[in-house]
Amino acid sequence: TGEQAYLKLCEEVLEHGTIKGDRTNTGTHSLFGYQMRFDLSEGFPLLTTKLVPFRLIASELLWFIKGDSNIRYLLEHNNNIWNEWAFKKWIESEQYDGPDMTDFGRRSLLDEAFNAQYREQMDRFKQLVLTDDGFAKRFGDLGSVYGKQWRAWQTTTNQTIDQLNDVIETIKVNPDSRRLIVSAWNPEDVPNMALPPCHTMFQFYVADGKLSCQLYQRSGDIFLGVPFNIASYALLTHLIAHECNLKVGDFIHTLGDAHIYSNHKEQVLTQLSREPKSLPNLKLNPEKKSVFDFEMEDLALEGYDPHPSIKAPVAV
Ligand code: DHF
Ligand code: TMP
Repeated sequence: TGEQAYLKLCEEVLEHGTIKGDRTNTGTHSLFGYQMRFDLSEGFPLLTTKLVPFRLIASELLWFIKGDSNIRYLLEHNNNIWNEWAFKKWIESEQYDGPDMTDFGRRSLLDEAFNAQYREQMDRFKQLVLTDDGFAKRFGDLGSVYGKQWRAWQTTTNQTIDQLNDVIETIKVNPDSRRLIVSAWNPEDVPNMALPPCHTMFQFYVADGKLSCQLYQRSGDIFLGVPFNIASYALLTHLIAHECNLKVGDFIHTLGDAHIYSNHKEQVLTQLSREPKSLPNLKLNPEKKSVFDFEMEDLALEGYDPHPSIKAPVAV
């Protein structure tokens, strides 16, 4: 199954990856250029060798699909995966009045007293984003990240392009098109982003009544980010196939810098010692048709029985 392909990537990087420094000063084992293929008809590719929280993947994807880039929506869905990058903008701003939070990601791992302070500030930040509209507008927004580029790409003539809707409409009328592309990489906006998009662009392909999707991901955190990314694009492919009356084909995941952070190595070894189980199946509410109408309660996963979760710190 596709899970084998993921486990092979882990082995490959641990065995042959180059030890490489990185922006977060964590250190990685890395290789450049790797491809995995997941046949979506075999089951939904959510890893079973550790628990991967599907509801976080689903709420993040629905957030992208809405064109939202403010973490308030994620917080309302109890999803904390983007907090650090919004928080960083706040603590670096004039408006921040708490204790110094420079390099909070690394310091919170090393220093228990600092970690307590960090958690206090993070809780305060979350409350403000949830309850104060002005604050949320200013600091909850991650900038022109995925949702914005997918749904409202800004043109030089001051219009916006809805790339996601356009690609869906094109799949319906011209499924043979070789131009079924959505790009999140907008060079003009990259400096204004909390984190320049990791999943840079994706392309759809229709043959034999099946919809396939290939993602080019410029940078992949193999232990934390990549399992989310696989499931997220698999879910997107299911949603679009559902709207376009197609079956699902393959998800092809192409990685640029594929890396395992040095503080995830033990976790990866634990995961590699486990036996994959059978994949779950995705159930979509048949009453809903448009990709844009789906809500959390319209998505369900059946038969997911993974090995226990494995915790690891995220490099900020
Ligand atoms: N930075 C880095 N260094 N790696 C990433 O994977 C990453 N991903 C981002 C933003 N910045 C990033 C957005 N996606 C987690 C998963 C995906 C994600 C961010 C964080 C994560 O921490 N997953 C945990 C569970 C977290 C939870 O339960 O709240 C996991 O164990 O999978
Ligand atoms: P970078 O911008 O320096 O490449 O750092 C981004 C880090 O986040 C890198 O480790 C890749 C990881 N990442 C993913 O793997 N998947 C994601 O969806 C996101 C947003 C980030």
